[in-house]
Amino acid sequence: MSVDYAKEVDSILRDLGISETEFIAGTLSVSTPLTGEQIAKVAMSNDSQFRVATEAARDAFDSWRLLPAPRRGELVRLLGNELRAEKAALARLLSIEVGKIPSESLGEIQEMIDVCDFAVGLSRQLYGLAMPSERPQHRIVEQWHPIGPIAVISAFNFPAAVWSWNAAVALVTGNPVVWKPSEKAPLTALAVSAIAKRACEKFGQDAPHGLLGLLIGKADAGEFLANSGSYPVVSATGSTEMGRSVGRQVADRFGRAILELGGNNASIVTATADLELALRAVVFAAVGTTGQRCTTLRRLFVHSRIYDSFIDKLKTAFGSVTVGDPLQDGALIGPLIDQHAYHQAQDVLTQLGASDAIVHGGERVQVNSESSFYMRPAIVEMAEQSEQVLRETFAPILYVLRYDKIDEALALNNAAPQGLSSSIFSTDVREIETFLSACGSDCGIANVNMGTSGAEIGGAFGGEKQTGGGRECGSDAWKSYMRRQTNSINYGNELPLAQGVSFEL
Ligand code: UN1
Repeated sequence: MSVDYAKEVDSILRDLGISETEFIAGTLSVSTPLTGEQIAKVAMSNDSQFRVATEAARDAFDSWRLLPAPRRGELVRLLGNELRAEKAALARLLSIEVGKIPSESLGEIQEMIDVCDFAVGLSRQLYGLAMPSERPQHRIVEQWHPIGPIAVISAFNFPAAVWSWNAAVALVTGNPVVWKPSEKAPLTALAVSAIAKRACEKFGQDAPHGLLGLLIGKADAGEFLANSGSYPVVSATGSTEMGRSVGRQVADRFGRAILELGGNNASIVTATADLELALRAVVFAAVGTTGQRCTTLRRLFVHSRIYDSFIDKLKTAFGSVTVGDPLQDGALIGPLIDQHAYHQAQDVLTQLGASDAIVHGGERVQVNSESSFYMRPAIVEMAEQSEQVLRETFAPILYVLRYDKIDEALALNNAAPQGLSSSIFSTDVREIETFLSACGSDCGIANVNMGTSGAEIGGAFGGEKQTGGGRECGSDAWKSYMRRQTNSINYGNELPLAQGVSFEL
C-alpha cells in the first residue's frame, strides 16, 4: 500500500495556516526520506529578507528586553500549550520530513514542551549573586541583562527540539530569535514557526513583530547570521566543519558562539555490568534515530571476559531489529536522511571490509523505492581505534573493541577528537566513580548504566573538544543568552579605594 506523503504534508501545513506560497512553488525542493519522493517546494529567503528579519529582530529587542522576565515567561507558557495542542500533527510532519519513527518524533515534540515548562520557571529565576565588598558601606551585585537577537542554526536530525532549546531560553532571557533551519528540514521549521506565531497572537501586542524570525536558506543564510554584528550570540548545531567555520566568523567579530557539533560517543561495558540492561541500552543508543543523533553510540568497549557472549547477543539484536518505513510497518529503524548519508556509510563499511575489521550487517534494505535509503545497522569488530573509528559517520555503525583494564577503556573513550557523550555499564562503585572523576570521561555528558543518547532537558547539554564547548537547555545554560553586569555600589560618604590604594588629591 502506498501512502501519499505529499498530500498529507500539504494538509498538515494548510491546517496550521501556512500559505501555499511558502511551500508549493518555491525553489527549495524537499523530499521525504521515507520514499524519496518530493513533498514540497519551499520558498527560500533572499538577501534582503535576511536583512529585514535582522532589523525586525533588533527593533523587537528594544521593547522585549524591557518586559519583566516573568511576563516574557507567559509567552513561553502559551507556546508550550500550542505545542501540546499540535503535538500529533507536528510529530507526523517531522516523521515524514526526516524519517523518524513516530515514538521518537513524539518524543522530540515532548522535548520542546519540556523545555518550555523549564523556561517558564526560569523566567522567575534569573538570579544574580550578591558579593561581600571589602569596602565599608559598599555592596557588589551581579545582574543578568538581555543580550540581543540570538541566531539559531539547526540540523536536520532534531529539526524542532534544538530550536526550542534555544528559543524558549532566549525568549525568557529577553532576546528575539532568528532561526535558520537545515535545508533538509524546512517544513518542520515552517510548522513550528506557525505554531509560535499563534502563541504570539494570543500573547497580544507585547510580543513585537520580529520577535521570532525564520530564514529558509542554505549556507549563505548561516554565513549571514555568523557574520552579522546584530547577533551577539549564534547558537549552531551541526557538523564540526560547519562549526569551525561559524565559530571563526563569530569570533572574528567578538560574538559568542554556542557550538553543538559532532559527537563520537562511547560506552564501556564492564565485566560486572547488568548485561540485559546494557544490551537494551546499547541497541537503542546505537541504532535509534537510524544512528543520526549527535549523541548516538558509535564506539563500544567491552571487557574481554564478557566480550564474546555480549557481542553474540548484540549481533542477534542488530540482525533482528526491524528496518522499514516506520509510518507503514512500525519499523524501529527508518531511512537515512538521503543518498549522500547512505554513500558515506557504505564507503566506510567498504573500506573497513577490506581491512582486518569484521563487519556484520550494514546492507542496503530495499523499502518503498530506489530513491529511499534504508540500511541494516552494522557492527564492526575492530582490533584498534583506526582513523575511521575516530571520525564521526552519521549512520547506524557501531565499532566494538575489547579491553582488559578500566584505564585502557578510559583512554579509548577519551582518544576521540570529539567529547559529547559517554557512558559506563557497571555495578562496581570504584569503576563508576573513576569514570565520573577528573581522570575519567572527558565528555560533556557521562552517564551510568544507560546509553549515550536521550538526554533530558533539565541538564546542560553539550560537549568538549571538537563538539564545540557550548551548553544549551537546562541547568545554568541560560547564562550564555545574557550579558552579565557587575555593580559596585557605594552608599557611604567616603571614597575608599579597593586593595587599600591611596590617592589623595
Ligand atoms: C542532537 O542529536 O543534536 O540527548 C540532539 C539526545 C536528545 C538530543 C540530541 N535529547 O539524544
